[in-house]
Amino acid sequence: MKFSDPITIALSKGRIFKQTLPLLNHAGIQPLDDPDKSRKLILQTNHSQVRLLIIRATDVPTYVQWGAADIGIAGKDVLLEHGGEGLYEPLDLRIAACQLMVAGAEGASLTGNRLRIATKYVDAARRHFAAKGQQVEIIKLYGSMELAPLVGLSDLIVDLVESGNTLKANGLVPLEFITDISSRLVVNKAAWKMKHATVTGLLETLREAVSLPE
Ligand code: PRT
Ligand code: MG
Repeated sequence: MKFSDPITIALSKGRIFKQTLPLLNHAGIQPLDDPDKSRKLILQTNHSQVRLLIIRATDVPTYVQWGAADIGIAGKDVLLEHGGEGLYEPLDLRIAACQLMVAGAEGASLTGNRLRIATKYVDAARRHFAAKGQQVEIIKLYGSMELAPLVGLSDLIVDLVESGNTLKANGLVPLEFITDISSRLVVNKAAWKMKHATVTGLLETLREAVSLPE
């Protein structure tokens, strides 16, 4: 496709970058560097008008909200915590899929009002238990949540589960499903207006790529 406006796309390296590549390729966009090999934070592409920002997954909505990037690719987990101000979320890219789950030791109790929940997903966890009428104590962590119940920091955790291997390796099991997670295309609200043809053109091309049979 042709790009009549400059477009900056923010995304994280790792699984999101890898799974986004075929989608970008469908739109004729090829990065000129591999973020796993290069330390560059701005990747040029084969289109002089299109560049990629390689940033932490949790920072993607912030860059897009403030217009430092026109478009971003972010996990629904990240968007749930960010709140989505200043962003449109027009497309589920169906990549980097997993589930947000409550997990703990086998047989651990899910009821009661004094439960301590360790998680990176403070808002989503609080909403989940509030919807069940439970007031819980949330302990914010930034990673390795699986450790918390093993050392008595918390009764349960709320974390992303894909294969379940990480839980299993730590003697934990998924106990309760919260929501399905996948990555979403997000668009800065001003860019949506000012670069409308380019943004919607890219959106429709990506929508087509998402719905192609594998
Ligand atoms: O890793 P880093 O600290 O840099 O940042 P990040 O973890 O936010 O980024 P990244 O690239 O790991 O994840 C980006 C996005 O991928 C997340 O925001 C999710 O939307 C999505 N995603 C999909 C996942 C997983 N699957 C996933 N399995 N993100 C993390 N995990 C972790 C999970 O937290 C747990 O530690 O993998 C472990 C569980 O995996 P299984 O297969 O053992 O169940
Ligand atoms: Mg990670």
